[in-house]
Amino acid sequence: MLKTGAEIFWECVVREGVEVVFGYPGGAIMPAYDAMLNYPIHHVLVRHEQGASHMADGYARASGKVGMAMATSGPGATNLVTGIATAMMDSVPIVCVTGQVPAHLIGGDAFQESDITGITLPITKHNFLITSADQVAEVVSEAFYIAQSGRPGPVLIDFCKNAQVEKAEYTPLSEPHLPGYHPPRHAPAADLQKAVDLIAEAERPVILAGHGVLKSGAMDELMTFALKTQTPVAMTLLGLGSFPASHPLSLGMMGMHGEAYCNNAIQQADLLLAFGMRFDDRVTGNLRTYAPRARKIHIEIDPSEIHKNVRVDVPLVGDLKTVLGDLNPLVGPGDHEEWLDQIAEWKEDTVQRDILAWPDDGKIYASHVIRDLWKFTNGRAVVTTDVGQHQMWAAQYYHLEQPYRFLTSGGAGTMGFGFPAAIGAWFAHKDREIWAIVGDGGFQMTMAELATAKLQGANVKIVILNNSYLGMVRQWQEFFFEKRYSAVYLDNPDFVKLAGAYGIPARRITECSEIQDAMRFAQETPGPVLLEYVVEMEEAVFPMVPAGADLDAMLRRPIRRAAAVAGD
Ligand SMILES: Cc1ncc(C[n+]2csc(CCOP(=O)(O)OP(=O)(O)O)c2C)c(N)n1
Repeated sequence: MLKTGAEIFWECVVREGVEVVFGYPGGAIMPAYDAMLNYPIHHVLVRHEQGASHMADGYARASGKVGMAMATSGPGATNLVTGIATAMMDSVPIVCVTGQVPAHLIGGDAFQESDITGITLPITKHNFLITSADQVAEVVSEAFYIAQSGRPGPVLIDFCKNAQVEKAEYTPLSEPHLPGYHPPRHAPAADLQKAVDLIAEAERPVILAGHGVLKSGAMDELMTFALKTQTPVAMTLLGLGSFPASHPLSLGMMGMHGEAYCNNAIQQADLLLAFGMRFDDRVTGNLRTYAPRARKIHIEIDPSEIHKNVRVDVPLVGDLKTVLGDLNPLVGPGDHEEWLDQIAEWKEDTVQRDILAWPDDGKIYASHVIRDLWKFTNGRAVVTTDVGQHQMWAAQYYHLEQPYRFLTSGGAGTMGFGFPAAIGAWFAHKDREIWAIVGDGGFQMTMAELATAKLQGANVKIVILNNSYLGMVRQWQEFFFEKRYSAVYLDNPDFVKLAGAYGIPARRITECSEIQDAMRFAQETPGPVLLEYVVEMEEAVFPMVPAGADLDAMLRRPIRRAAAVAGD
């Protein structure tokens, strides 16, 4: 059947199961936008293309499906770049489609021409340039397959205007044919046996659970392994939710802002079991002194991650769910009582330093607000964050019992991610509570999407933790630059009035007694609601491993007692 390239494109996209596309039109993508009207696609008109890529990302993280963003050529395409880089660093499957000038004009500096395939080459899993209509069906099917298979990631399709308009024969394709691309599933049996031997010998094992657990859906297999071998589970920032926070074997988050008992356990371990994680520098600290006594088993789908940062004893390259499924029947039951007792002792010290043990001094601390939100939502909401101090407090105090509930930019650390990602997550789960926890700095980077949230009726609750600073940078200046504050003070707009201009109900909270009342107001009010918490300006995130320092050289959270409060 003869169809235009734009029609073939939407035929294929609908066949991939896409229902919602986040985007912004312009000249080079107009034929595709025109054809879209004839297909069952809900298009979300954003206010800046960065918002579209973050919404597609939030949708993908929350749903496990591929998120889709669309923009025009030139500035439209380059505005997507931060969101693409964010998705790449965190292995999130999104497909971004950009209009491109007609094929015969490429290379001639045509109006709104930019070499977006060149620009995004290092920040996409793969990208395509469509120059004629007969390429469309194959490209779309390959793009979706590549985005979600193996180690997921963003794929970009640059779609020349002539290819959208021209006609070509369309026959639906089944599986894409990609001869050089075979994501591994099972690890070799001989390697599994080596791992089994190391596990049997270990006295102080620790599991390092990363984003790969969630990506591969290996939560049950992780639980089976941990219980059978009695191995405690430390999680990366993106691994949070892969193992229930309240489980006795949970060590919470590892790394720069991980709890001391977790980092101590890693440093004292004799075996590390890295499951779908990549030994990021925020996790390891100084590599020369990282887990010096531990042998290491690394289960990972991407072979390029093996030995990249940390040399391991047994690499198992394959899909984590599959490999753990193979491994679990082979490992013997473990008994590490002494080791678990030792960790419990370290944990006791942390409990004393926890904010739950702080006396009430009438001040609003950002960490208190997050703890209260956790209590208020029974830990069951989908929480997105921006980047900075509030992100780390959210990771520490919004204890997750379930997977796919914590959406945050870990690898790229992209300010401006949290709010649009929450809108994307709402499209994935309209039945769930969605809370965006953002800093006053990061929120201002993508707050134009207030219009999108309002017009779409997105039931997203925004919590701005307003400390009038670029808090995390301020903290580093306090600790490492002798408190010489440079370009971190924020003279903020009136966020409540701002929300009002968009027709969004809002409240400013300045008293502790109002913290939860405001949350109730937000919960009971349909659609987007903005809560601005005016919090202590100079609170610091503890513990903290200074960048590049030894993992156990932590700056600890001070113990706060009632008597000490007066001088606090
Ligand atoms: C796009 C972008 N620009 C700059 C940074 C560097 N950076 C990391 S945290 C931070 C401060 C964030 O401030 P705010 O959003 O107010 O959150 P807070 O740390 O106060 O919770 C900055 C500037 C970044 N991560 N992303």
